[in-house]
Amino acid sequence: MRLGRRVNAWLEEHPPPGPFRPEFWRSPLRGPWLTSVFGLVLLFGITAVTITGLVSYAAYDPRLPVNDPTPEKGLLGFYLFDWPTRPPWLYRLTQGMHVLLGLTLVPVLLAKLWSVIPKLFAWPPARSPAQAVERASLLLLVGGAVFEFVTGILDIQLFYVFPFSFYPAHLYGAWIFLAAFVVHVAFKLPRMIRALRSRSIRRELRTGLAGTRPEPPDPYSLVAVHPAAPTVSRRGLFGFVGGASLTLFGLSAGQCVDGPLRRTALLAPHGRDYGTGPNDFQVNKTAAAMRINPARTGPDWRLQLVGPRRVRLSRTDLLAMALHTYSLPIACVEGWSTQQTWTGVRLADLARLAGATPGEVYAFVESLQPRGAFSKASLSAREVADPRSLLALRVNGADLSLDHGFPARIIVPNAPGVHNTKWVRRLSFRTGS
Ligand SMILES: Nc1nc2c(c(=O)[nH]1)N[C@H]1C(S)=C(S)[C@@H](COP(=O)(O)O)O[C@H]1N2
Ligand SMILES: [Mo]
Repeated sequence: MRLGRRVNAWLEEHPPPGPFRPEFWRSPLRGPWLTSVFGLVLLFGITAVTITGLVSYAAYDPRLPVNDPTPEKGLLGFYLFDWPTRPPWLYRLTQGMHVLLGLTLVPVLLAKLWSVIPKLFAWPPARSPAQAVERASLLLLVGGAVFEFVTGILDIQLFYVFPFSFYPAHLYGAWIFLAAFVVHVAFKLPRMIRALRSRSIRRELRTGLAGTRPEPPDPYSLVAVHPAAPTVSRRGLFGFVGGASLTLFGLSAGQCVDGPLRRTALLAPHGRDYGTGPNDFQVNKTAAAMRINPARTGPDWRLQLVGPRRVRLSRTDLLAMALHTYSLPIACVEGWSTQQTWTGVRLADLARLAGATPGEVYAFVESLQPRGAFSKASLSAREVADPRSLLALRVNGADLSLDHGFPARIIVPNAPGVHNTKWVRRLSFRTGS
């Protein structure tokens, strides 16, 4: 113990140069109040992103086969529930929020990290074992936050550069981050509230550069010991961060709505138009990219139904069955969504045709796509039984285009887009899960 204290005393007297010395940090804006303002925004914002993220995991129906590739997921699914099929727009809303809010919070997260960066270089590295543990937990907090934001953004940009699979990594990362976040909030909340009370945000928003003064010296060493003269007011900083957030929001939000506003989503990789006429709406993966052989989608295509009975149906057979039309959204896990009018055969009718009882069976869906994460999916018993769940053959009054899943695709109300399998080849109705 005593040796440790002497080592620390020696370390304290011999800080490495540069950022390890408190005089290095000179911004007059840093301080507990400023950090707490960003912290407050993140407290609410990140909580909403986390909840919608966990909701998205439930929407995947990860307990059914193939829907969840996460190894050793056991405990993380403790809260899973049977995802509803109504209201049909719920997933569109929660997942749009997850992605949009995540993007909007990026500048706030960066500002918050900037405001506390002197702490990263705190010297000596740890005054006590307790402080060593606290600093290690911050590694999980900051590392976790950066990891979740970076993997999320790379994924929605369809830029899969990381050497691991997005889905389990983002899920595990979320739980590690969440644990560190809860501990962090529990420890810092009283300090944050105290700091927020130390200044009025209204007054700060009325204060220009000339009136900008550093916060009083603090025990947490956020306030600069030798502050430089301000070059921007706190109001200016909030304007910059808020403006950046609004810009990200404004250039992305359009991907969640239909109509002319969609063209304003300049940052969305799916913002472009695809297809023509009634099929002119977003294509997530084209038939060519997914190596769909057009020859296999021609007149020889047959839908295979597997249940107590096996049935093979041509597209003409399907078109001769009872057809139903519903206006339902596609809500992609990557945040974009669009509502279209689909016509097709009820999955429940197909289950009956295969000798199964809707409500008692889930469906295992396979596509013509040779391989890949989206080539198969499972739909829950509730989804199969919902009268609006379709094997769609037409959209907006026209035949499906090849890119939208011709000859037939799944459309299920309130399901994540990825479960709306295109180019369906076989539907197996099975009991259990
Ligand atoms: N076979 C197959 N089905 C698929 C996909 C795919 O890559 N292959 N993409 C899924 C995803 S992620 C979404 S969001 C929707 C998008 O449908 P769209 O391309 O018709 O807009 O299709 C789903 N169905
Ligand atoms: Mo998707």
